[in-house]
Amino acid sequence: VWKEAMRNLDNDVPSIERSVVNHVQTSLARQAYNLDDTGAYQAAALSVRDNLILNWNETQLLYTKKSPKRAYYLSLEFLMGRTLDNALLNLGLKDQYNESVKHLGFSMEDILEQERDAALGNGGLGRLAACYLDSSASQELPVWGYGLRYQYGIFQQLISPEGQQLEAPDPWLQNQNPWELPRLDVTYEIRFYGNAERLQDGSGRAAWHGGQEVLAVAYDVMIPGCYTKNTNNLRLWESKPKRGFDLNSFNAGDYERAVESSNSAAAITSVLYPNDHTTFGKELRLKQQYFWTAASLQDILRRFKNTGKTITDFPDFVSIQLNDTHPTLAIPELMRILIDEEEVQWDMAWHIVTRTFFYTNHTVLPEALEKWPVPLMEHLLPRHMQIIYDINMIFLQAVEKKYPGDRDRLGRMSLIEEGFPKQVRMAFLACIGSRKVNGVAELHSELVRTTILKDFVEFEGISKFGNVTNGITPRRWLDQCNPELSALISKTLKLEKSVWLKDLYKLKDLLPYADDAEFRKQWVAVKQHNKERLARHVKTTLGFEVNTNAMFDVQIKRLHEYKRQNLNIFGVIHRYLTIKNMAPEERKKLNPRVVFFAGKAAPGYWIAKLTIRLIVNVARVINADPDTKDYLSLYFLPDYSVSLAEVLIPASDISQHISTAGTEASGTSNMKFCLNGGLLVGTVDGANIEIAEEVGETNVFFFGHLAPAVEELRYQHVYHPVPIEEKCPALANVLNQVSSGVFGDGGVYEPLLNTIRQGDYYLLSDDFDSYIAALDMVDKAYLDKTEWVKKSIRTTANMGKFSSDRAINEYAESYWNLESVKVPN
Ligand code: 26M
Repeated sequence: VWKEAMRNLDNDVPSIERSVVNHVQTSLARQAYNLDDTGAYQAAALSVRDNLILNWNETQLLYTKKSPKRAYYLSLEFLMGRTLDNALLNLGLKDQYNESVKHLGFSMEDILEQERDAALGNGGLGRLAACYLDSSASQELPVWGYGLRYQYGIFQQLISPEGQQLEAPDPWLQNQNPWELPRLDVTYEIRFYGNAERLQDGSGRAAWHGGQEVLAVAYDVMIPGCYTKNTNNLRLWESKPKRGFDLNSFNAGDYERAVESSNSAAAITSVLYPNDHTTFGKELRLKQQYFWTAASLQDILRRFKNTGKTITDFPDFVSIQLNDTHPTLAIPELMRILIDEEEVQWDMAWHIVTRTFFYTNHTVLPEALEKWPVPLMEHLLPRHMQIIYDINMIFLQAVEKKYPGDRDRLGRMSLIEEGFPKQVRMAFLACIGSRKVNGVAELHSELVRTTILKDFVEFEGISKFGNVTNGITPRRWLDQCNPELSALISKTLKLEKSVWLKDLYKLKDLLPYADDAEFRKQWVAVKQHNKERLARHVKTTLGFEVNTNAMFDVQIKRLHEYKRQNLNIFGVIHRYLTIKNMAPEERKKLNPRVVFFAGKAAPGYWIAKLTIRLIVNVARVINADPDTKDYLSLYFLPDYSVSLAEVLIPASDISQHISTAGTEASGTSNMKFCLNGGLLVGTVDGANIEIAEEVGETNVFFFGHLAPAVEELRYQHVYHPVPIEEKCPALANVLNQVSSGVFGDGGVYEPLLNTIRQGDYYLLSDDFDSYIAALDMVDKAYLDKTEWVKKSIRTTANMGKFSSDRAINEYAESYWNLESVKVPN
């Protein structure tokens, strides 16, 4: 009876319609005849979810049965965006569902728009984690993600009429979330504070007791692979009080006190920290980190133990990838469990730990390297602080042995930075506790080896320090966001997308079509269609009428001085002033250009917010100037998100990736633009370099100083400053115009302008002239439309390397030693 009943769902159109209607009537308890788009979305999502659940079950059952080696991706951020369209694509059910909802009187496009983004991340690091989950499942690799189920994702960004960024909460769970399965029975206890006492029995063990105990509850998010039954898991933890509230206080009438501890437990997973490079030292953030790593490790260990294997085999069956230093506490936590609870000896425990973990570094900016005050650690995690001291002592003894008497070196390499207070250097702990350390693009990995971890490379040998260049999933970042281009590619290559979406090097076969005029015409038509889609979006959300005959020039990313949105806006002002000074006939020869910005600033990052303000006010002036508005316009699109990126990226002619050389570890949106046939304006930095290697330097617009020059230039700025009027008159002129109030109260911008006049740490004055020259090259190149389209086609055709499938396979093969486990169809 069971066997007969346990079958796959029927996914013909009539069955899908029945399933959707059934969910309307039962799961939603609504009437089918007055259903709105939101209801239709929810019912369709629940119907699709049924498929995911069956595949998820089958996959997990098979993994349990085969007990293969598994890998776990620990990330505090998963920037997933929307799920419905991705699930439909990966399940191969897009056409069937399109037809079904149409038949039921709805449009799929409208239904998809009903879904809120799952925005549990800040930017590149979180979106990378999401792409890697998609690729792991698609490559049929037994990989789980572990993260936190924040009640509030990245804040919603509003822009005031003055151009000020305002933040509003993102209550993304307000409507029920069909993509998660609460596992209220999967819970673990997590301790904070209290006391740690070393046992006096020579075992090296300690007892940690007292303090606060909270519960971690699992929520599972299904991650379908593309055109495979394999469906992996993303497990997100929610905190809740171990016991409800304190009945004694409650009965005594002290209600506030009664709920106090329960509130503080729930607070742990309440909100994502909205910083993308700085601000450490906040106790709640450290609590999040420990809560999450401790719950994940308990879960991983329980699963491992269920296989019946012995603990010394742990690294042969478990690899754990640390996404930046945020989960570094997993290292002392696994030591604690092995020593205090499993009664493993120190040396064996360290051996197990250092074969289990792998650490990915995502930045070399000194202010972004995570450090935690020792007093805070001691207070919150007393046993872990002991273990870190022990790790450090043993480590420094080994360093001393190799470099006798080199006290400087010991100071440089110590896990504990001297100062008031002393601080724990998380990157060093992650490094010595891991089997491999990698950066995220070739240049970045080289900088990791030669700057922040130089001493460690010398001490441990270079073979531990590698590179895995980032990638992006072509499912979301080509097929879903640009269906017309995807269809054109399939038609031209005479290949089903199920083939080339999983083997992106196949795009190479587009190369000959660059010389095919008919193909070029279709390529241009797709780009035009995408520009019009973006224009409609801008019209409905902002009310502006965008000129779709213009070149679309896009910079979308977190606001940060190192990313140099300032350079872009100063470039726009320069262009505006230039056009303003032209004779009307001269102007008519210009390519009209529309410049788009989008991105959030960390709420406490004052200079970044001032940049937004400048952009908004420059836009107000430029867009209203009758002399120039036909040739140059500028928009700051509020509330940048994954979904907004999906509209912007396919519409771009050029995009800007203009960080000071050596500062952007990789960048991943650069890959997304190029995959969609947009050309890149950028510095010789991060993955820009590898993109240029693949697509050819003639197809990118590089400018600016190179990474090795940066240190010397900064030195010059400090010790031999040249007035900006002398060094870069064009930039000086722009700054003066801003100062003088052409774009509203000039005084407001002085602090921003002063970052360039004084110190100019990110070298705008060194790169401005070559930046303007690069943009002039872009204009020249755009005049030859045929040549431009060829560049666009060749760019897309050469982007195969940047599939996250390639990246995740590198992790699986070179680091995790992981094999795929295919769920039979
Ligand atoms: C720090 C302190 C408190 C709260 C949050 C943070 C924090 C959050 C995110 C720090 C760093 C965070 O991410 C850094 C990041 O996104 N790095 C980017 O990673 C991408 C993927 O590898 C790269 O492509 C980008 O170049 C890199 O900037």
